[in-house]
Parts: sequence; C-alpha cells; structure tokens
Amino acid sequence: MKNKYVMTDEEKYFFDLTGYLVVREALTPEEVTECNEAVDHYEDKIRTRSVESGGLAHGSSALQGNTGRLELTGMFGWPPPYREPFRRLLVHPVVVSRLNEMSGKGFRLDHGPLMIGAEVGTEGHLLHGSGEPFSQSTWYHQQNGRIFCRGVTVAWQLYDVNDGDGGFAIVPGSHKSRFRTPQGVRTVEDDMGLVVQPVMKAGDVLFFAETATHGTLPWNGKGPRRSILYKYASRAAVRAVGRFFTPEERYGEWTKELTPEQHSLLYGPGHHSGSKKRSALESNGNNVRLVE
Ligand SMILES: O=C(O)CCC(=O)C(=O)O
Repeated sequence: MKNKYVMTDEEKYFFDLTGYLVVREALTPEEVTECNEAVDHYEDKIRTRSVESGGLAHGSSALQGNTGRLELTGMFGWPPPYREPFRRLLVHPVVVSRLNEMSGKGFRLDHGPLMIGAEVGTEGHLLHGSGEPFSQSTWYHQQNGRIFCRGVTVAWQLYDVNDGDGGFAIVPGSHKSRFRTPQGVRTVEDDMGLVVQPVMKAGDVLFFAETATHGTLPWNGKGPRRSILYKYASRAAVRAVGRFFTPEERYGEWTKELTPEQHSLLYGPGHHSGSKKRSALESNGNNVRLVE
C-alpha cells in the first residue's frame, strides 16, 4: 500500500508539471467531522463578502454570482476543543513531507488558516498569479532535481467537490509560463479550454503553487463548499507577514501553548535570528519532529 506520508516521484512530477497536487484521503471521516463541527460551532462568525462593485469576480460574466464568498478565520485562537484539529493540520505529516520537497526545509506559515466557503450561487474569484510578471515572493524555481516553490497553499477539503461544482480552479503549468495570462483566461470568459477544476472528496488535501494562475469558479454544487487554506512560504520568502518576528509578537501570547513543532512554523521569514539558526520540521510519516 502507498505510504501517503512520503512525496512520491510521481507526485513530484505531477506538481512540477502542473503546479498543483491532490493527496487523497489525508484525513479520516472522523477528522473531517471534527473540523466541520468546530466550524459549525462558529457559524455566526462566518462572514459573507460583498458582491458590490464587481466583488471577487471583478465583473467577469463567467465568474459572477448572486452572493459573495463565505470566510472564517481565527481557528488557532479558538478555545479547546474547537482549535485542536486546525492546529494539528498546521503540522500534519502529509503536509510536512510534501512541503519539504516543494518549498525546501524550514518552510513556514505565512498566513492563514482561512476557510473559504460557498453555497449555490456564490460568485467566483478572478484568476490571479502567473509566471509573468515575475513575483519576488512566490516564484517557482527548479534546480538539480529539487523544487523551490516560494509560495504553496495547502487547502483541506471538508466537503466533496464534484465535476462541474466549481470552486478552486487552475491553469495547469502556468506557474512556469513566461508570458502574460490572456484576459479571457483570467476572467474565464474565453479560457481556451485551459482552466481545470480538480475533483476532490472530503478529507482530500490540495497543494498549489501560488504563482500558478488560479482562482475560483462560481459554486454550483448540491452541498456546501468548505476549504481550509494554509498559506505556506519558503523560509526566506515573505508575503503577508507584518513587522514582527516571533510567534508571540506576530499572533499573541497564546502561541506559547502550541507544541514546539506548531510554534516553529509561526516565525517571520529568515534563516536565523542573531546567532541562533532556526530549526526545521521533518516527518517520518506518523509524526513530525524539529531538527536543527
Ligand atoms: O480555493 C479557492 O477558491 C481559490 C483560492 C485562491 O484564489 C487563493 O487562495 O489565492
């Protein structure tokens, strides 16, 4: 049986070629239920984005909807037991093993988690990201058999996404494109058949290169959409971090309660602070550990 805690050569080939990867059944049905129950508990905190002024669809006729995207944040700071599954996902062995291959040792969480939710009629999101223009924060590089992807988003699926449901969409291979994305592809009004909507089951986890051209199709599914996004970056890359370095400064004193492994991912960018070299995470499959 396939060891799902190791990134296989086939997965590396797929991710390098397309800019995304779905790892199936990363969560058990019980783990999915635990996450969904925690989200249900905070249902009144779910915010609906406005569709005024074009919304996230930015006026695209192919992406417009009658309601805005649903969003929920703050999971790490929730009281127990609600926060626990989201803290565990931060350092899940399936993620640690893949990110060490995709972003290099010492990857960190740049921002998130953010739940993106949808119900029938929720608008899409204009496709964004691309190899051109060059992005200093999320570039994709490959050298000597290794991938160095500065921005990888990990999106945990809490409900099924069937063919034609909408939701996450990507132009496979666009992370390596050196030409500007045509406007019709961004708006999906004339996508040239290039936009792919991956089919996923609850419990699957999606990885995608931030520099790939990606976004959201309007939601058409029978059930709800819930995707929990963690935005990781290579050790020395930065996207949304503020001016603080330590987890306590960046997020608050509650970060002291985290396990050392979880805590280690919440630092700002950089290889060392003063004389102290930052440690990195490794996974042997069943668990993760800090290494110097
Ligand atoms: O999952 C989605 O709906 C798209 C997410 C997205 O565009 C992003 O995280 O930049």
